[in-house]
Amino acid sequence: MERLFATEKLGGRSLYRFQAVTVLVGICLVLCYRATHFPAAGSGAGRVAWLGMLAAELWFGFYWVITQSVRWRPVRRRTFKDRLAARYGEQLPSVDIFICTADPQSEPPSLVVATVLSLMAYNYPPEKLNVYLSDDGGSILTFYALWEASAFAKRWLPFCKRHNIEPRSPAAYFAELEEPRDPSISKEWSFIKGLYDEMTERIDSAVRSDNVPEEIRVNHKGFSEWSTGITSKNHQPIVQVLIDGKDRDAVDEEGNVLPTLVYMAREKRPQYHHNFKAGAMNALIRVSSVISNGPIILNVDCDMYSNNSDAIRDAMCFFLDEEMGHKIAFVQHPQNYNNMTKNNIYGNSFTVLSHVELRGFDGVDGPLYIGTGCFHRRESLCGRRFTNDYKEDWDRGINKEKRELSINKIEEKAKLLTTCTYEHNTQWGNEIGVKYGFPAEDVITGLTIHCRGWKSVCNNPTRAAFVGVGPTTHAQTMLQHKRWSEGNLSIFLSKYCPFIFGNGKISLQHQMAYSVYGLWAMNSLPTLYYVIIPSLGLLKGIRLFPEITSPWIMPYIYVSVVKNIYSAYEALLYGDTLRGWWNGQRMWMIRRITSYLYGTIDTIRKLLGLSKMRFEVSPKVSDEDESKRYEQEIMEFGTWSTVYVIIATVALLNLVCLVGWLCQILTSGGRNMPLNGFCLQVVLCGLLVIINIPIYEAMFLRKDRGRIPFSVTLASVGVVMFALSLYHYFEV
Ligand SMILES: *[C@@H]1O[C@H](CO)[C@@H](O)[C@H](O)[C@H]1NC(C)=O
Ligand SMILES: CC(=O)N[C@H]1CO[C@H](CO)[C@@H](O)[C@@H]1O
Repeated sequence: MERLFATEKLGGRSLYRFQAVTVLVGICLVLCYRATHFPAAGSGAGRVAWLGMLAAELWFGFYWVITQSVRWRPVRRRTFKDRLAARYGEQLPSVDIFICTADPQSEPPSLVVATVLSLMAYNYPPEKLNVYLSDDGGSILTFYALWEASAFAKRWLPFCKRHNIEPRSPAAYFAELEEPRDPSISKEWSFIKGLYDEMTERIDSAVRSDNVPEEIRVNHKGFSEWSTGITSKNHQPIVQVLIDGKDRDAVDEEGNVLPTLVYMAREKRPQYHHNFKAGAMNALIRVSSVISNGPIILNVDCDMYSNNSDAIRDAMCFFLDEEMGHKIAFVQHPQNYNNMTKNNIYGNSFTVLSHVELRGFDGVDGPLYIGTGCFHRRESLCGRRFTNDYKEDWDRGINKEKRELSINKIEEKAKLLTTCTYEHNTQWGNEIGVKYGFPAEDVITGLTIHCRGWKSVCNNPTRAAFVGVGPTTHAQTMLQHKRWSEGNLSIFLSKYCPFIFGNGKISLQHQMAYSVYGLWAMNSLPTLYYVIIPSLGLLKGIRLFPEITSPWIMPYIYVSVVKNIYSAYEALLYGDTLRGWWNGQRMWMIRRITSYLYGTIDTIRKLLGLSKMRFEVSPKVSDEDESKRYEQEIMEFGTWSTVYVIIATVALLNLVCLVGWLCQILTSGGRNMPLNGFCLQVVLCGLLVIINIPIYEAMFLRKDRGRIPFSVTLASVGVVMFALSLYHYFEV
């Protein structure tokens, strides 16, 4: 039988592997040099510094080997929706779509609603689609917005299908175009746009006034849940079915059935821990099991709209494939952002991550689960182990026509599944559903699913399936990476460490692939060492690299040149600019010496039972000035933060070292510091100065409000002076 999807190996692998082997030889030679050229007696500081270099290079070499796991065997998947249609027609499994939102202030309900509408408008039989919104804010504003959406959907869905438009998020669609591509529909287009704008305005004004108009509150029974003055942290369970697929009037203006639409806010009481998003996901799994019970669950973040209305059919090509489908637990899509600037000043576009690393991960038994844009098999998410004879019952979804209970009864039943105490003494959050107790609940859930024998695949269609809003400020970026690196490291250091927990359950390569992210944070200390110590060595004539006349210099040059050329090539291949790559390198260094450093320290403190450190980069409310700077690709600082002090100090220190070295050369004519011994150190220090140019600008030249505040500059000058005077008294 013809396959429903094809797997292609990415080309050029033999060249890549050859290159990797030569780099590995280079790394071994570097380590060999380090181990055999330990400085002879004399300088104590020099020997300590040498040992540190050895440790750092050992780490970088080890981490490089780990990262080969996601580059060795990348694959690309292609689906055949025509074959799916020929084989199954519209007889497709039902799908439950979960969207989680938590706070109407930071996640505006009008945007959430645009996402919901885009997901309702999939090109998929509507009676097989069920959309669930979990609102951890328990906010009447979000409920009101969803209620508005349920009415607007009756116009929007037929409009989408009639004209086959993309993307189907009204916000994204109307923002993209001034007028319709097909002028003959312009009247209808303006009408729908008018309706949409009015709806958005009603929702936004309700949010602004923090109040839902009285005449609407009395119109629908659902609003009565809020009649007793509940708060986001203390309220009863709420489940409201806004569109019921069985209902006679749950049809759009053309008489077609609408997807089921459900609002859920699980019970919250101050004395019970709610387990954040993982808790919400598990409540959604249970609530949906009594309303629709679709065998496939799609999970998206509330700001990630569907950009490709065929995405569900794509996913079904994997699950329904006769040969491999029964092994697949989930289909992960990469994250795409729609508001990245051309040169990607904060390195957030993840081109390499989604085009190279996820595909490489896919080549070794399947990518990790990243918490959004992921289709799950309900059974594997609920703890089933893979067995070869397992056969999915694709018709297990609840047939709404044959349902016996009234919708009110079902709502009551569902509410009981979302109480604070429901999970007590059960396996929820452990063996069943999304796992609790880890900041990266998605990654660990995916890992346990893989360890139960399942595979996963990565689908990266030409037209992105899901598109969201990426961080647009430095502070947001730093915070996001702190969270990610810390979350992954705490898994690595727990009993779920891929090398221990995965041992015997998943392949060694798969364990390594998980560790690429698990060990992100640990890169911080070696990097910090490498950007400080060799430069300081310049000042005192401590030589840390081979002399230029020594053959040992070759592996150093080879490894660094080849690695960087290859990483630039990877970035350019998938659409980054050269500038974008360079910016990415800067952010890579900055993230390692700040976000990852804090991530490492916090994880270790947590293991020791100490409290967390404050990672204070307050993301300011974006203002117009700031957005303008983002569009002009100027880095944003603006507030006091120790994180910025670290960045400024490292930049300044390297500048001082380079200048200090130059002065010595000029005054002594290079007598006590022969150039040929310090060539690599000077190049390293010089590169660090060049890559930090935007930091110097932000410290000394810029006048706008996004510059590095004077207090930060002052503090970093203080730290550098203190460090240098200490250093001066060192016996070298
Ligand atoms: C979303 O889809 C459109 C086509 O409708 C495509 O041009 C665009 O590149 C996609 N967006 C992203 C961020 O990939
Ligand atoms: C450059 C750019 O497109 N920025 C946009 C990113 O997304 C936010 C939220 O949608 C917009 O406000 C920005 O203008």
